[in-house]
Amino acid sequence: MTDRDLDETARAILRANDRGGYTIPTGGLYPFQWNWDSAFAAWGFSTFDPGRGWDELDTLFAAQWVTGMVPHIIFHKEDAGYFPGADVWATGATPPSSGISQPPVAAILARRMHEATGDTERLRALYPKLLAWHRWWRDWRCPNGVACVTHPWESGRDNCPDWDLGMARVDTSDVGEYTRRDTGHVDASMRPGKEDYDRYIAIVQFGRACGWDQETILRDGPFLMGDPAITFILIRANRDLAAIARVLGEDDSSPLRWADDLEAALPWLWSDALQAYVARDVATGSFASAISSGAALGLLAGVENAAMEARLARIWDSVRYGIPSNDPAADSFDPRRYWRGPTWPVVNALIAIGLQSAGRVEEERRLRRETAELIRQGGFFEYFDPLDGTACGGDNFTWTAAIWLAWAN
Ligand code: 2M8
Repeated sequence: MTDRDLDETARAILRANDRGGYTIPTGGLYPFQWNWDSAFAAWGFSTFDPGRGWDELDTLFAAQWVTGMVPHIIFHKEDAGYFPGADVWATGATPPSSGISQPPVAAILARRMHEATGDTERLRALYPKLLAWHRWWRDWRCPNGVACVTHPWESGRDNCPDWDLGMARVDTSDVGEYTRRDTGHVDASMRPGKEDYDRYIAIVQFGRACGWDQETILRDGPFLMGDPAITFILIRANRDLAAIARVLGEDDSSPLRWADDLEAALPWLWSDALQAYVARDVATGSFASAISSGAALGLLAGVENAAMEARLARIWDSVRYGIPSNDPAADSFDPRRYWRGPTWPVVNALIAIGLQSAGRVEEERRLRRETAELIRQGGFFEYFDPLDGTACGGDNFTWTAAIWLAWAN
């Protein structure tokens, strides 16, 4: 297949996963609208159908809560093929949605879409919603300065080693019986384990029991960890939102201040032992024991740190393809198990945005070449083994197709 054939296939995947104003990540495994998947889908659509790209973001933000939170899943239509569905979350939201958020990449990608396509009016309509979402992160997810997550699913990097410590403290004795659906769609050895799922569900049950009251969740919830990835994403997203505000002639200095405050709080995530920014448990102060791709997203935020750069260079050089989601030198590294080792084209694309901004042309080219090679060899899969390039997870995946169109090709 030539690259032009792959362009065609990628566009066909986006169209096939389109459910009318929103896309699903892939048929079967993920039958609803996911937050950051949609932002990437919008970026992909913008390369050949800009109006449809903006529509994707509009549909996502139409599900925004009055609090400003943009949920991580929007259950537009019922589908028994995924667990946990809207009935388990029981948030009472319209449209039905989950009760947690996901990495706030929308402003970063909306800015790029606008630069490529114009359409200032579409951006203007989105701006107050982006601002409200970023304010929500500031008010409800930065209890000690950095961005924290109340559920591993909120991080988007579900079972990565960052969350092991916090997850170990989640009590699962009252979870009860439930049936997973994910392992009926893809190889169970590539998915999180049963113990992980019990804990995921226990955290959801806590949110549901307190009516998704954020004060209660932050104060008494079973899981709260500082997330380097979301902190870095939010620094960049706030700076991009400030740039959007300038384009629109809006006068609000809040996003720049929020970005500076996040950056000032970064030392809290610095592990002397690992010489990197890593996840940290708010309750115990313990640091995660491995360097994940969360650390590499420091490049997206433009954070400079020589010690960390040395670690990242070693990690990247120890694999053949892309930035791995976990350090291959760590005991927890597993090259095909979801966020515990594989490389993810979407994360590579975010890192590349940072490399581009910093003028690091050679590294950006290398990351793009390695990511493109994975897709050329393996197709539009969800993620890949960083050692031998084996394609993993779901096929015909929206965000991999989008990344191909918007960046990797
Ligand atoms: C994965 O997460 C969902 C839960 O949100 C799952 O495993 O069921 C993650 O890779 C997440 O980052 C992604 O947004 C979602 C849909 O692609 O799948």
